[in-house]
Amino acid sequence: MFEHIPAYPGDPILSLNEDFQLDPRPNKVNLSIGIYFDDAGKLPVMDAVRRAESALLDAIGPRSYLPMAGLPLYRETAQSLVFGANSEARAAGRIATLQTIGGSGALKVGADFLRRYFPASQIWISDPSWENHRVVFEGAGLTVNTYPYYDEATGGLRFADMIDAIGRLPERSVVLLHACCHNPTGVDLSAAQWAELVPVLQRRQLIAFVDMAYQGFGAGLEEDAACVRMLAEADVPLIAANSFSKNFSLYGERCGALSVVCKNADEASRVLGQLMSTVRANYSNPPTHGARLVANVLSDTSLRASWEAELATMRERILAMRGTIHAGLAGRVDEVMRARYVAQRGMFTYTGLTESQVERLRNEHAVYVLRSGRMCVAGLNARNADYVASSIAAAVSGA
Ligand code: KET
Repeated sequence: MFEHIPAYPGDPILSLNEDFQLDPRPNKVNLSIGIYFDDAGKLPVMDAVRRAESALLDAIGPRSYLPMAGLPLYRETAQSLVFGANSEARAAGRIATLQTIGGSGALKVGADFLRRYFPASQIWISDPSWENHRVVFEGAGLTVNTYPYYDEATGGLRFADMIDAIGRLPERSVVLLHACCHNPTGVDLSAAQWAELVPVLQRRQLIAFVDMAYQGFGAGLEEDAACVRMLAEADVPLIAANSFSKNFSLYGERCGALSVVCKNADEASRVLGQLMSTVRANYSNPPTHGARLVANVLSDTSLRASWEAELATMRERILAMRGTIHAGLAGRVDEVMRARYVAQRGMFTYTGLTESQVERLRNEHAVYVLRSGRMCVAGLNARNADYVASSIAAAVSGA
């Protein structure tokens, strides 16, 4: 019966990460998947999360089904974190926010919603984008196109081309934008560039779908969300997916949220209802544990302060590692390639390594980066950075 089922070719990120786990070489370095490791190379349990978890275990209580839209305190705190505590749209009750299975689940629920209520609309993602964007949106039945984004020659942004392409999209098209820490390039729009993009989205009557998986890893929690707030204030039709996988180091708990900014509270309640119907049709309702942790940390003054401070430390450690690898590559790769490590921001740098150099890095040095050349700089630490730099130098020179 199942003879005709073809083999799954694997996922460019998750399958590589699984290969890494099986690699027996003791000197192996995982710079593939977007996971933050601490300076000891360990996946951290954040102190605020640990404290919230201890408190939760003491008061574990019953575990009924959550509502289809998720835990109310989680929805409230997530919305506040994304849109700002004093957001006008929030005060007006015109943002529909629901708990999702990670940021990926938010994208999928949003994609299903678009497919159902905007059946003629297509989506445009950056070139390049997170590989799974195309997979999720095509999986939901949308046609996925790209707009110019990354400039390979400079390691920067093709902003004029991007604006020009978006300015020519059909009305009601969907434009997927990364709020901060663009994946895979580490190249973001400046505040001035966002301000230039907003009127283009308005004029063309486009829907902005913002994916924010790295809030707090760019410039800071508020700074990284500034574009979302700018879009909401300008009344651009806005859908926002956010994830707590990275900024809470809670990857396996699958905590995310989807928000749709509406004209008024009545519209928001209808939109929320339709998002709930999507959830019911897919997995009925979301899980409890991670949502309780996130909601309890975000709503408790002391836990929240601890979380924010630890997140800042993580952000600063990534920056320091960017400096270390940049210094380690001095004289070993050309300056344009080397500059990217410090010019680009967030968890990733688009190294410009070719596929064969990436293969050599993995086969000969046990250093894993994605086939596209994307490196997760959050996997560097004081012990492996020199080794990674010399491995890159060897892979590039062919030595
Ligand atoms: N959006 C972006 C831009 C993103 O990089 C990820 C994860 C997600 C959404 C998914 O978030 P989650 O809450 O885990 O569902 N990216 C890393 C892991 C992955 O590919 O799944 C990565 O790019 O390595």
